[in-house]
Amino acid sequence: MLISKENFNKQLDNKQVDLFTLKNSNGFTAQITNYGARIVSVLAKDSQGNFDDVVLGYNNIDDYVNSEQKYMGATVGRYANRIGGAQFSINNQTYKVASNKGYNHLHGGIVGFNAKVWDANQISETKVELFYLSVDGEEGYPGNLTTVITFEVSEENELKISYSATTDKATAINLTNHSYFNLLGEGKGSINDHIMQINADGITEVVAGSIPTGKTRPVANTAFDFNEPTVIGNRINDEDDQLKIGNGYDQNYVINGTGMRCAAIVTEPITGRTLEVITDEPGMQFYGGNFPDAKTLGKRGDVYKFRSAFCLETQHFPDSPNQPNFSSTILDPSETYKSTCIYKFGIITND
Ligand code: G6D
Repeated sequence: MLISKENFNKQLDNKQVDLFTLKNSNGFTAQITNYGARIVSVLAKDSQGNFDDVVLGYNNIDDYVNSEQKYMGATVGRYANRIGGAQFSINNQTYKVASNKGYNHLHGGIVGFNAKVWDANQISETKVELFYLSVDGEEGYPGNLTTVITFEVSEENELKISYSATTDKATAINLTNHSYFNLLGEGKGSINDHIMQINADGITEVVAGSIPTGKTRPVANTAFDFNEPTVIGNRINDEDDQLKIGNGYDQNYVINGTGMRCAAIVTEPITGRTLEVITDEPGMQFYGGNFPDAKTLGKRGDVYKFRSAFCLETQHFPDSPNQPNFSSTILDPSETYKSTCIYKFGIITND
């Protein structure tokens, strides 16, 4: 299941693409490529001690470059999720960014952080650091933005992603990781029997195009309430305008609490695998993989079908630069952007 570095040995944009393997002492392994600062694979144990790869993706660089699924495992930025009307203003200066999702801006534009070759330095067997300078005006964003991301595996089977960024001019930033998980194993079927728990009493209500209204909609007594562990597919066909807009689950949750705290826990009953998401971000997008059956075959030659993966993208809220009552995503030259997401893998215990 380990993917060979050779499959990623390519020059893109005059930069060397590479694949880095991070492994702890009990075999938990993550592979990271500097193309899009992406998670390529995560080998996690099931309750019988069998490892399997639980993230969708490809076993070579060309498939990542050519796939219609552009965000598999990728770092998304400068601004993850949507910016309504593909523009925002800072200090009375309006910035136009790409309308690459209808009239709106999605995931950093035409050539976002997912499609950039990052500089990289593997620090140890368990840690790699990636760097990218997004120059002033790239994809319409102001400021020379220097971003550093570390991916690190711990002895507790955590994959910790730490983001840091600085700018020389006020700009909008909202970074996330867009891994598509399947705790059965990538390519092994629907995620609708996974059990989801999300620590949130509300979602940011959206209109068509998934642009926030600025209101938080309580999840109580709706298909979005995952405060108690609930099978993902149980209510997915409920009558709900937010489900219709997302063609399933594709909403930003307003995570309860502040600071580093548990945002979600996913359990897969057949394998016994669990995934806990811990973050300091105010929001998390739960995307239930509502994509059409994929054309580009996965790592093991499988067709990645509709709802065969889930994404839990920690983030600030979508369209925050245009939503005065959302917490700010404007980074000033005097500040350092910081964000952390921990994907912690485990197995169901009977305690
Ligand atoms: C769709 O609405 C969803 C996004 O949330 C997701 O990130 C993208 O597909 C890959 O546009």
